Amino acid sequence: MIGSHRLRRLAPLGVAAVLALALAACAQSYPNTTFTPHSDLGRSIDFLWNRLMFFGTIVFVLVEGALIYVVIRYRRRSEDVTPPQTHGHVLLEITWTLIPAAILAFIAVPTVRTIFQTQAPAPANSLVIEVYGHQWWWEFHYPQYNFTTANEIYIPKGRTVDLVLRSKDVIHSFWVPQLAGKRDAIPNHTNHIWFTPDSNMATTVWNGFCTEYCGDSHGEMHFRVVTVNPDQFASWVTRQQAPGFFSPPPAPAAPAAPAAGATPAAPAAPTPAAPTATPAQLAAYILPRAQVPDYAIPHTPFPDAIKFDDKLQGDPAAGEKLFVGAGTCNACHTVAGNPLAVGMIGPNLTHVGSRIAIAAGMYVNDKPHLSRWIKNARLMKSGVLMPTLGKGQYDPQTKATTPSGLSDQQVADLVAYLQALK
Ligand code: HEC
Ligand SMILES: [Cu+2]
Repeated sequence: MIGSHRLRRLAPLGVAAVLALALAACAQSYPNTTFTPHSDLGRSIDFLWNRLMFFGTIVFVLVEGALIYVVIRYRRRSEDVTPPQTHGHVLLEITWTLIPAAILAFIAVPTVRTIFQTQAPAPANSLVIEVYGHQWWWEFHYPQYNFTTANEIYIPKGRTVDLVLRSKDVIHSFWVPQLAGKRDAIPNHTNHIWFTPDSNMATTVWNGFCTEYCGDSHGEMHFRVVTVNPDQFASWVTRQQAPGFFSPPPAPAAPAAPAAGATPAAPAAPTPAAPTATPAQLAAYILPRAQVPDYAIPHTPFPDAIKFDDKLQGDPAAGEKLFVGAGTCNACHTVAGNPLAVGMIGPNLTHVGSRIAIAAGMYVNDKPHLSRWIKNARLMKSGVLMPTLGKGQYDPQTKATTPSGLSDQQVADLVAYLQALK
């Protein structure tokens, strides 16, 4: 008696708790949710999930209900009475074998259908993007347009994109929760994942992740996917195909640039042919910073241990010289158009100035973070291949200080150069 009273008093509390939980789930928008898919593949996965949840819930309620009923109905009512004992019941046993078989059929048929659909080769006119996982960043090559970028891709809405997944070292996994499922990037093996981003969604940015543990900085191996209109995509491609060029000095704003400085010769560079940009390339589309949603902008603070005088002004031409000279950045990084900068170990930096983030989405791409990154990348991100390059900086991997590294002024010059590579 007392027990059932207590239960009755607790019931409203329980209902309130469940309601509060349900309401909390609606309170915010979740940028990395899988429950609001924006592609055909995302929706078919969502459909399977909903169906599994639906049948799973029915089974749960029936089984738990029967269990509770039996426990109460057939409980031992007094010490000296043994409840009736039953052994075997053919009809019951056949029934509870057939019901799960039927439920499994409802689950298995659409699951297998979806697996076959998504394992089939992508449609012929798809946009192909070759993806290479590296510890701890992403390389993206567009073979149909012949350019390479890193950690940030643009894809046109409404066109199927065929991602060709490979790895340069260990197993990684490619995942953009709002667009599609996960798929592994495996060394010496090629995987595909393809989907069509909805044509009616907004021009915006989605977060992508590595979801296969791959070492020290696995948790900082992000990328961004920008979904744009087909014309914006075509424009962005013209920029990506251009060599790494300086914006004309007095006109940093892209739309104003074509008239003012159509084909400026880049400032004296040590390279044979100083890269120049056509007006179309200078005016090419990049998602304006103001349109980048907050969830796609990293807020990781830089380590206080790396001191840098943020007021130092850099000279991009001097930075370019350092890039292929004293800094030896070119041993690892490519800047297309500069024949001395063809390194393949680190991310392609041809248009690094136009990217939202650096270090695979860990830090926002601005002067304070870039300069500290160049000074001491290993203190900024654990385990990276990029060496600690700032003079007198402590390298946490070699456990030694760098006696003859870059001065702060040289770092500022390099930053000015990288920021100019739009
Ligand atoms: C030994 C090879 C190596 C050298 C030398 C090197 N880097 Fe790097 N760099 C890397 C690697 C690897 C990464 C990717 C690290 C990560 O995000 O995990 C990187 C990342 C970067 C990034 C961030 C790019 C992005 O999109 O996330 C910038 C900027 C950069 N390096 C600039 C420089 C500059 C400037 C120099 C020369 C002063 C330089 N690097 C020298 C290997 C190198
Ligand atoms: Cu990983």
